[in-house]
Amino acid sequence: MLPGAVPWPPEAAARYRAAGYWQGRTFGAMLREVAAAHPARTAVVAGETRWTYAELDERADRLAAGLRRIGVAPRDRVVVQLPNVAEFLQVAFALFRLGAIPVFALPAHRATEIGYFLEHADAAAYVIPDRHANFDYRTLAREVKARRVVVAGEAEEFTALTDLDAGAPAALPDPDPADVALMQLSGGTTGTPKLIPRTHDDYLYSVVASAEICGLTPDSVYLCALPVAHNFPMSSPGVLGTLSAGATVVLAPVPSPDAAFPLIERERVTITGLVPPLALVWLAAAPATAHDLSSLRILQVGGAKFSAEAAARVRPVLGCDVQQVFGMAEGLVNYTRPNDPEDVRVTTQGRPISPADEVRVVDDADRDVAPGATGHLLTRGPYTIRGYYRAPEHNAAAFTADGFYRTGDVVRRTAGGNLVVEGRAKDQINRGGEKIAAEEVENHLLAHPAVHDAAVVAVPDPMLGERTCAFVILRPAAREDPPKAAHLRAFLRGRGIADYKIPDRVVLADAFPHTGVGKVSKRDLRAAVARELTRPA
Ligand code: J2J
Repeated sequence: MLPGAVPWPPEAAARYRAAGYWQGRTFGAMLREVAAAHPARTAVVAGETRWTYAELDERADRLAAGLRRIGVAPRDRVVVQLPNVAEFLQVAFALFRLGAIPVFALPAHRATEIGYFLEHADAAAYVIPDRHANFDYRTLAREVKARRVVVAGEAEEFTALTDLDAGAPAALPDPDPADVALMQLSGGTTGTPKLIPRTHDDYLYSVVASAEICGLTPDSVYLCALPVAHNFPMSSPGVLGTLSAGATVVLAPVPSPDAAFPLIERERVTITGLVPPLALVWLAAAPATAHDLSSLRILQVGGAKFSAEAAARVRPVLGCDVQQVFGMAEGLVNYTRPNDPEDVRVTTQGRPISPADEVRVVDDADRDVAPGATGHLLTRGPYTIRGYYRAPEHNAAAFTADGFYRTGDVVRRTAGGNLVVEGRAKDQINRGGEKIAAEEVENHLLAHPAVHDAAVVAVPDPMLGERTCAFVILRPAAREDPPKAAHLRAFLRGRGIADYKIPDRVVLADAFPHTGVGKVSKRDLRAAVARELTRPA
């Protein structure tokens, strides 16, 4: 296993192999098999681009050889920051074939985050688009220290992906299926984002089992509307599960009804996945649309809690089944099943993929709560990591001694075995599915010369579920001429962080409420915002 990644104990690994969960197959081999079985089927549609399985397979091979030629070696980490373009899949499979390890950054990440990923993973290369959503990624590439930059599009002084895709494919040895295939990013609770190493064995198991749970067949058409780099649209079953089933991936450039509805009609999309705020937008837009959405069978909703009221509206409004998905990039994914009774699909977040997923609901002292009671969710299983990459100290707190991951989610389990997410114990804001570690934003605020202390909390929002509010205590010298909220927000943007992390509100405070043990009481701060929001004007 890649040094810095945490292997499963040999006993557990042997058990997962013996049970057939870990099949000893790589992603590169999976694509090879599907392409051999269905060479002429459409693998991916993106804009005007349509690639068959044979074409995707060949492009992955050619690019793998091209990357090898410029010195990318097996086990090298490569930060990949691509939007929903066909090249995303070509790059991912080229790296899988090479045994190099993509670290999947989001298009929203900026210089501070990318610089950190490049450095922490000691990356050999950084892959970007030329421009996307009015942003020039080559500017970003010039701000960070990348050993090599590969551009899908106009490369300027960097290496063009098309140049690497030009030579003959080379026969490369298939990497070890037990080794790390890729790295996902953690939603995070700490000052720096954590990298999640996933192996071919564990990730491919979760992806194939997810495709089966969702009933994917070679006739299915999956619309990837969310940013493809995120774990949900990548693996639950996402684009990888769709390819494992020999079905078709359609990549939408943005998830709005304007972009997605015509694609659903044109490509006869059968399944797609959304975060709750987008599902609400689709529910609002569908009744008036002229587009034919009748091919849609399943609308998956996950990433944040989807209200039962909204879930109940999916069938009447969109004419398809709702599937709730409660997952995490660290591993465990829960689904409601297509043939579950309506009340299970509407009121719960489903149950784990695997019979081998171990789920515990515990109190603050890690003791199991009574059946049906609410508590902290701990999990361990054949596709849940045993540790973050190069983070031994953090791992000691994020995992129990016997290897359960502390999800930070507060749940209860129904008599039928389905989980209901009741809340969260981790210091994170879930802004419509986008996760923000409070501490990370607080640290950026503390870098401002006028700021003495900062606390970032979630405030309820009817559309996003939650928004962020930053409470700031100024240094005495700054109090006479306090910086405006807009100034502090611009300061954060200037720090080079993703836009979704910039607080929606900034509130100046004289002091923070404290808990009994002297920590800032975020609960009291949230209550303070709630009071302010409900105060008559
Ligand atoms: C409530 N909270 C949820 C849900 C995730 C599939 C789907 C989602 C993710 C994901 C994923 C929730 N109701 N339905 O990786 O493969 C919150 C929980 C969880 C955290 C994980 C997948 N679905 N959540 O959202 O790594 O707090 O993965 O621990 O981004 O999102 O976030 P992330």
